Amino acid sequence: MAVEKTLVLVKPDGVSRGLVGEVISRFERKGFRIKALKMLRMTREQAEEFYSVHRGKHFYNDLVDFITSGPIVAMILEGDSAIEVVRLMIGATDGRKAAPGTIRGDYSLSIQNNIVHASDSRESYEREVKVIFKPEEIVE
Ligand code: 3AN
Repeated sequence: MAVEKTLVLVKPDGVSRGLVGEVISRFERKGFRIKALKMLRMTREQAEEFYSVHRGKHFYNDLVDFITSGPIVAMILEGDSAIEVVRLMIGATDGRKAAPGTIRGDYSLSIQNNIVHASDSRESYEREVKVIFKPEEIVE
């Protein structure tokens, strides 16, 4: 499988609970390389673009409110099959159903406050990364 990049966010609940180091550490130990890393607070405009695929769903407004409610930590990770492997490591969307050993399985009991986001496809990554990072913020 090919080396690829993916985008991970530690969401406001993960930051406020002090799980930034834990999340980064898991990905580093797995073997991913960090190609960009920053803390930011998403604007409403950024959040609406970031979650545009969910526009119209019943949880959309709550989702935008939540992701803009506090600082997040965003990173680009690179490695073999990064999109698929990182999704496996974060676990199912609902923390109550996520397998133990995954980030959400170990730290979340909620479908909204589920600690992390990770791109679910190449197309999602390409769209999401533009919302968060400028090209010059990504190392070669
Ligand atoms: P994932 O984060 O696993 O890719 P998505 O893309 O289906 O999941 O959903 C994006 C985010 O929307 C989730 N992380 C979660 O915060 C929220 N979400 C998804 N489904 C629901 C739902 N049924 N009720 C409330 N929030 C939801």
